[in-house]
Formats: sequence, C-alpha cells, structure tokens
Amino acid sequence: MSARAIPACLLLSGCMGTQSALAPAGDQARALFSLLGLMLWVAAAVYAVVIAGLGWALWRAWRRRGADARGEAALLRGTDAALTRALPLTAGAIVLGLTVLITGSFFADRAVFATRAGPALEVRVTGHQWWWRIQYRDPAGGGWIETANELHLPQGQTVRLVLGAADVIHSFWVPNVAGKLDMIPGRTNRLDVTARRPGWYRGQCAEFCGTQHAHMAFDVRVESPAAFRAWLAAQVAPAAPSAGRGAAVFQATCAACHAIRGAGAAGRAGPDLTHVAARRSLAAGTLAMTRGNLQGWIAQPQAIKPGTSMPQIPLTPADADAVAAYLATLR
Ligand code: HEC
Ligand SMILES: [Cu+2]
Repeated sequence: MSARAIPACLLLSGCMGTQSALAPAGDQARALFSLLGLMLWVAAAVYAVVIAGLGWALWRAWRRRGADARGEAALLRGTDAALTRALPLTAGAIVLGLTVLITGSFFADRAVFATRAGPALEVRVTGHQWWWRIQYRDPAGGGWIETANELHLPQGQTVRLVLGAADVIHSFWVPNVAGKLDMIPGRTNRLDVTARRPGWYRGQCAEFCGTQHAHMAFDVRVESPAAFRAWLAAQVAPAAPSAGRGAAVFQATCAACHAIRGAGAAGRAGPDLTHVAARRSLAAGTLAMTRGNLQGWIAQPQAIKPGTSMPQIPLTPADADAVAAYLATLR
C-alpha cells in the first residue's frame, strides 16, 4: 500500500462508512452531526483565544528580553494587571460558550428523540442474545410478520421503531440514521427515525450484552417507498412449499426453534427463516449470505459464534447439504 493510500483508507473506512455518525443519512443523525459541529466550533474558539493569549504573553516577554530584575518585575506586574482586566471578559466568554452548548444540545436532543403523532409505519425490533427480531405489520391489515437482522426503511418517511429486549439490556444504534436508544427487558422504548439517503448501513448493538456482543450487528436498507413496498410484499408472502430432503430434515431438527411461514415450522427461539436467503448477511451481520456460509453456519454455529443459542446439531454431511440447499431457496 502506498503511503498516500493510508489516509485515504482511514477516511473511507471511518468517515464515509456504512457505520458512521459523520455521514448522516437521516434527520436525527443530521441533528447530532450539527451538534458535533457546534461543539467543535466552540472548542476551536476557546482554543484560539488561549493560544492568542499565550502568544501575546510570549511576545511581551520576548520584546523585553535582556531586561534587568526591575524590568522583569514590571513585566510580570503588567501581565498580571492585563489578566485581571481580562477577567470579566473571560468569565463572560465561558458563560456564553456554555450557554451556546447547552442550548444546542437541548435542541439536538429534542430533534433526535421527538416522537410525532402516529407515524404511518411501525416496526418492532427486539434484541436477543445475539440477534435482532424484526416485525412489520402486514399492509393488507393482517397481523405482524417476522424477519431478522435486516431493517428496511422507506426513504423520506418517518418510521416508529418500537424497541424491546427479550433477555438482557441491548442498545439499538444505526449511527448513519439516528442516535442510540437502549432496549430494556420489560419496557418498550420508541424511536422515530426519518431516513433520507438511500443505501446500505450497518447497525450495531451498543450495550455490552455477553460474549458475542460484537457479533450482534444488523443491516439497514434505506430505499425508495416503491422498493420498500415491493420488499415488504415479498416478506409477507409465505415460503413456497417444498417436499425435498432438506425440508424434511428442517422439519425434524430445526422447526422447534425456527419458523418458516407456509412450511409448517413455527419455532420462535431463533430468527424467522421464511425469506432467509433474501437477507444480506447471516447470524446478525457475522457472515455474508452465501450458500457456503449457510452450510458452514448450520454445521458449526458454535465455532463461528461461540456461545450462540443455536446448538451444534450432528447432521450427516448429506443432510447438512440438503438443509443448506433448501434454505438457499427461501428468497
Ligand atoms: C435450540 C434452538 C435452535 C435450533 C434447534 C436450531 N437453531 Fe438455528 N438459530 C437459533 C438461534 C438462537 C439463532 C441466532 C443465533 C445468532 O445469530 O446468535 C439461529 C440462527 C440460525 C440461522 C441464521 C439466521 C439469520 O438470519 O441470521 C440459520 C440459517 C439457522 N439458524 C438455521 C438452522 C438450521 C438449518 C437448524 C437445524 C439443522 C437450526 N438452525 C437449528 C436457534 C436454533
Ligand atoms: Cu450487545
């Protein structure tokens, strides 16, 4: 890598990334970004004043270099007097700076956590060790349908996220879109978000929740309202029935924990797999969604995510292959 590529990489990974508060893609993240800007300006002004004061003192001392003891005493007295005269100004500047910061953070906080009256779309997100249950309402007026580890948001619309936790405290955080909010067992927290810029972003649990906390991420897709409606319609549809070996193995070994709507599997201990192959990643952002990774996960979940609630299930290689092939058809 050339020396010039290093800052470019840092910039691209840290500041332009899919998980960055410095690249706001929604109203709430923008309010936080503005607050950060305000804090930087106030801090920069304080810094400039301090540096200017030091410079002035040094300059005075330098001008009288070589002075005798009397001269030095006069210099110190003069500096002292100047500082005393500047005291009210300094105090005023401190009060002004703090007032600006407090006012700015008050308004940013209101913008980030304001809830509007009845937004059209409500999405439930529940934290589990170590994955995310995500529920949307069937737009045809039916009940809730379930997916996992991938949140879709229609661009330009305010969406209410209803946040909960199934076991321990987690924290919902998609820095490009909004501020973070804790998910607490036995409580529901509400977070209204308005995403503006289409793209893929990354969310991450922001409250340490056990050994695999770092592997508790999720994908966020901001897309046009039309694309969102098409995605939701596909999610609402049940899986096509399958009579193959993979479906039979799934029914016998996996259906106690996993649901596949339309295939008679209704377990709820793990993520809903009705459209698992349509997701971007696997095991809460741990692996990319590929046929090979599906197979690897089913064979060795404890090697990939030690401690995960999905047990190591002894399957013959042929059965593991058949189940992975079956899941890969669930788009
Ligand atoms: C005891 C309950 C349990 C059983 C049995 C079980 N799983 Fe899981 N499974 C889970 C849990 C919990 C997770 C979430 C793990 C995580 O991400 O930490 C999971 C995750 C998965 C995922 C990843 C889903 C996603 O969207 O990230 C797949 C695929 C999967 N399981 C397939 C299977 C298959 C196939 C079987 C049967 C061979 C099976 N599971 C058996 C509990 C179970
Ligand atoms: Cu966590």
